[in-house]
Amino acid sequence: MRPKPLTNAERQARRRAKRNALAYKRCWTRRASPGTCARPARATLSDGGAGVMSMVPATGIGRSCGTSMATPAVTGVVALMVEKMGKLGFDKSNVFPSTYKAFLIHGAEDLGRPGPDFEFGFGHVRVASTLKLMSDRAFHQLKIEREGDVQTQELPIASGASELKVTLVWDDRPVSIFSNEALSNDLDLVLVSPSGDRQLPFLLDGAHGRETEPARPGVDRVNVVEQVLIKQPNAGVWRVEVRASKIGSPTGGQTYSLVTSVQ
Ligand SMILES: [Ca+2]
Ligand SMILES: [Ca+2]
Repeated sequence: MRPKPLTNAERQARRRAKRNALAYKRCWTRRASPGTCARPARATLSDGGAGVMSMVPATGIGRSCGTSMATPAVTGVVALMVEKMGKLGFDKSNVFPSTYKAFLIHGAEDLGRPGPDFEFGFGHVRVASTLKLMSDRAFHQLKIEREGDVQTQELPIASGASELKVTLVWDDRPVSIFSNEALSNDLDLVLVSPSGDRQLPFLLDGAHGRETEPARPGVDRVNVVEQVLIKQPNAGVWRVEVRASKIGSPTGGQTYSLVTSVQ
């Protein structure tokens, strides 16, 4: 039986849907956070060509721009990441939340001052580079059992590499509301060069008046994300060390995720 011919209204609706799909493909692959998108260049929110589409109050689905819209944008990216994990053959139920977070941070495009900063965080989420890291299977999910334990991974680096980056993330338990400490479990990331130099992660100074200082290497006691970035790393075998500097009560160890990349 021949399909029923489309009405003019249906044809127009299909053209609009196709145009929107193409616009959103460009949006997702180039920029996902903060919650806006200005592509195509002449598109505006009023003509429906810009912004992030999401569930919204009253009308159900709509588009908007603003920092709040980073939430649905990044949520959409994570949905793609979950789908990607399945396509790569991983059991999605065994992927730690910290793994998705580590991929997002590691794949982000740095903005502003080098490394994390108080204006841009770790930068723009980038879908393409994040999914590429996943395709490269450039991650580990591990567990460290006892305070004081150190786990190491070896990372061979060929000569001519321009950048080595390692990101550590863990899903910490909430601390007691009476605690004056930021973390229940504190892990520390260190990269050890082939000659034995120890490279510490980015550390920001949140003291009043020092918020705009660039991140410097240091020991982090307040965050569940640590990242080491080495420009022009020496060739040879680098060592990635993760130390459990604190495993609070109740004990039981701490799972964590590591994402690594070499360019
Ligand atoms: Ca930055
Ligand atoms: Ca730490």
